[in-house]
Amino acid sequence: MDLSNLVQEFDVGGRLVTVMPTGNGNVNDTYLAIFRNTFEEYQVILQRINTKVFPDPALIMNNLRKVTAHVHQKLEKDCERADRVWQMPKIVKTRNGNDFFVDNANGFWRVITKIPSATAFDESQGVEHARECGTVLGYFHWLLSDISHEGFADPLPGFHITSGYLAAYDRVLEEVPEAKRRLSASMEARRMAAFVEKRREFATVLQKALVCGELQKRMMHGDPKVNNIMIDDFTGKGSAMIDLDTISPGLVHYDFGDAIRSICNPAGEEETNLSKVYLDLELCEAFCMGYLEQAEMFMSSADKNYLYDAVRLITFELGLRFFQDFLAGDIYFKTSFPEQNLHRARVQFTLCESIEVRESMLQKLLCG
Ligand code: GN1
Ligand code: MG
Repeated sequence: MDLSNLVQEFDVGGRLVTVMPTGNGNVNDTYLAIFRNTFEEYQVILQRINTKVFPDPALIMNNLRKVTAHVHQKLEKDCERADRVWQMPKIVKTRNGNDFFVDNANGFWRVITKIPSATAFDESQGVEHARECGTVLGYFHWLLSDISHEGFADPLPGFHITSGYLAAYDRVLEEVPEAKRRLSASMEARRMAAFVEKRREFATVLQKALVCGELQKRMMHGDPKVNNIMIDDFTGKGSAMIDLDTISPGLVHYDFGDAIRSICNPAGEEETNLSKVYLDLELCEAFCMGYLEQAEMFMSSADKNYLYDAVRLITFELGLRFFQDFLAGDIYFKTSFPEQNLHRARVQFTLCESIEVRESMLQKLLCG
């Protein structure tokens, strides 16, 4: 089924003008579709959910329906107090009234509204941008802070359980002969394996804090990297979080760490010159200022004690996920050239080292 027929299964007004790829997601396929009538234009986002990653996409749509209903209501109530117009995408139903459409090849498609006049950048644009990103994530957490996580299914169980990724990494090296070959063929890869070994124990730090009750589960975004934060084209203010498939019960720390590792590395995730990869403390300070201003409303001092660990851990975890996927043969993350996942892993491990070197400065920034 071609894309133009597919998108017309959804209940958008007007006639289809175009449908084209958009965004740089590593997992789902994303398209922008434009419809027009004689006096208006509608722009929507069409996505095919990657069912290798999300085995039960209906569950994502259930979560999304509940979260968007809650957030839209809360945004309405809070709009007088707000210093900007906050937005949250809305699900566009199919002509039959469903939240998604399954094509004849079992492809799982959904359409959501596009956040208008806003841009998602792939790399940090400087301190002002970093601060806005912090404000957006903090506000997003506040929006979700009064929904009980109990009623939500987890679309990706174990998504940020780092020890699970270590186990998967061990399994791949044990069971996939090609993985062993890839590891022994590259000195770089062997160095990275040694990097992983030194951090095995650290990998459980947040899990332990959760089990002993120091940290509590809350609703989280799951993937708040820099290009999932929309910045208004006219005001320069953050206006929305997008890519809502990973919203689930978890620790807001995962989000905090993920956002910092993404926003405060000025070189971005795909840099090949490692000397450009580092954690920029100025960007980090700006992000934290924006975030903590919002998070004061729900964050405890025990929460703050784990923010540094979260930044280090999520950076390590993503490096490990890329590395494991390279060894496994690029099964999970989309790639456009050989060894791209190895490169991506090098970037995250370099960033992780840079975070470790800055521990005392970061602790001061995060805990005061
Ligand atoms: C994936 O699809 P995308 O690009 O939004 C991944 C995140 C990673 C990110 C790294 C479901 O997100 O966890 O941080 O790549 N999402 C999933 O770029 O695995
Ligand atoms: Mg995503």
